Parts: sequence; C-alpha cells; structure tokens
Amino acid sequence: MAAFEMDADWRCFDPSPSKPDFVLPAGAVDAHCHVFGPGDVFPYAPERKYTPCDAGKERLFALRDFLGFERNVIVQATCHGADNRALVDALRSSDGRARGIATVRDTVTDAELQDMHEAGVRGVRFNFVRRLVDPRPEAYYRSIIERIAPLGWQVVIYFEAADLEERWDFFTSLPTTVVVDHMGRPDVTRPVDGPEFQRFVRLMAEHGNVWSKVSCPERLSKTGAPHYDDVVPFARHLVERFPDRVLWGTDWPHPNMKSHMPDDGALVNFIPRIATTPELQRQLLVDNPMRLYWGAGQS
Ligand code: 0GY
Repeated sequence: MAAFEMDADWRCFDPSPSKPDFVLPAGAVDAHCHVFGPGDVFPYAPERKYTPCDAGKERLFALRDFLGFERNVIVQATCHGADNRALVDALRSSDGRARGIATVRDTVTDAELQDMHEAGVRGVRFNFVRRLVDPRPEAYYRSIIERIAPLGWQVVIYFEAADLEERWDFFTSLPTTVVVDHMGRPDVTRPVDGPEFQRFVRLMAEHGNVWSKVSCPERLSKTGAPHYDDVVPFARHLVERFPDRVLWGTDWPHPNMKSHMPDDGALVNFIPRIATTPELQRQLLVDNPMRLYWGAGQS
C-alpha cells in the first residue's frame, strides 16, 4: 500500500515517450524538471496543493538518457514544500550531472544551505502562482535572498502573466540572477507585439540579470499537442532577442497538466522551431545552462 495516494484527477507522465527526430547537441541540459518522491521515501509536504504520482530520480535519469540530454537542472516542486530531501538525493545520485533549485524558508540555517550547495543546489525558487502556494510578503523573500546571495545562488521566479505588472518593482529590484519560469506564462492568444508580452520583453531588455525559460508549450498552448504552434512565436522571439539568457527544459513529470500529458519526444521536437539555427540551439541547450549552473566557481 503506497503511503500517498495521488489525486483522483492526476495525470501521470507518459511512460513511453517517442524518440525525438531532433538530435540534441552534445552536452545538452534539461534545465527544468522535477522529482516527485517516491512518497514513501521522501514524503510529500503537509501544506502541498496536490499529491502527484511518484516520479523519482531513476525515471528522470532514464528519460535524460533516452532523449539525449547530458544533464538536468532539477527544480523543487511545491508538493515537497521546503523539504528538499528528494531533490538533494537526486543531485547526489547524479555523478555531478544535475544541479538543483531549492525551496527554503527564512528559518533555513547556514549549515543547511552549505550542505545543499555541496550537493549541487544553485538557487531558490519563489513561486507566486496562487493555485500552488500561499503568497508571502516581499520582506520574507528578501530575507531569504540575503541568506543565499553570498553563495552566488540565483532566484527562480514562477508567476502568471498578470502578476508581472503588480510585482514589477519587486522583480526588478532583485540583486541576483533571476530566472523566470515559462516566459512568465503569457496568454498566447494575444499578440507577441501586444502590451502584455512586450512588458515581459521589456523586463528582459532593461534588466540584464533576468533570464527566461522558454519551456512549457504544453501548458501555454491553446492549439494543443503535439506541435503547440501558437507558442512558437513567443519562445522564438525571446530566443532571437536574448540568445544568451534563455534556457529550455522538459518540465517532466509535468505537474498539474489537466488537458493532456505531453509526449516528451514531441517536446524536444519543438526546440528547433524556436531556436532555428545550430548556433541558437547550442546557446539555448548547452552554453547558457552550462555557464549558469556549471560555470566558473561552481565546480
Ligand atoms: C512547473 C509548473 C507547475 C508546478 C510546479 O512546483 C510545482 O508544483 O512547478 C504548475 O503547476 O504550473 O513549472 O512545473
């Protein structure tokens, strides 16, 4: 009997994705993925908003090899709250081929931070998506930044498009490298050159410390799988305008997908449509994540 029962409407990851046609460049990094549990070893957090299917490190590393990635950046999922044990265990099992983004509370100790750093954690995630976490005052996030900045860590922020205007001053005042998940979740039925997405473009244009993941077409698309055509212009715009500040990840095991579960092979086939030259592909998949997560001083 499993210690945790996944939500009744939970969609589990595709157990047998297709082999992508697009051959990833040597050294490619999947810069956004998660591990879930297994819940009887690494319990899900009491404050979680969902209970997923288990999706442990072995499955993640098998997918990495199957798709042709060499490395992973594993992002702490909200179902594990600020208990980073599953993440740290995966990092320690990766032979240096995974880095991590943790979730910490302001009560985290320096020894805990140091231990996570040694395991390969290189940042914290602040999640502003209300269906995933309860909001906190800005001072709370700032107190965490004071703790992690000396380690050279980055801040990953996850928010919905409407939050950008409201939290602009906060986001633009962050002193670290800031990585935005999934292009700030644009409404892709609106124009790329319209005011909403251009606000996000301005965020990156005016703030050289801001990066974006151009991932998750499956979350953003209204036209749907497997091509996610409507997301292409948005991601391609960022890749071409900011080629040295974009990252890409599978988002495996795709938490909270309600419409469908993507084929991870089809997601990889999306990449050459948004990074249309070998040079752009190498920057997106190899140079940028390597600089950010395995660069100088980050051995
Ligand atoms: C994502 C997206 C989601 C969930 C989480 O940590 C999480 O629970 O990140 C989501 O539901 O949109 O980035 O994986």
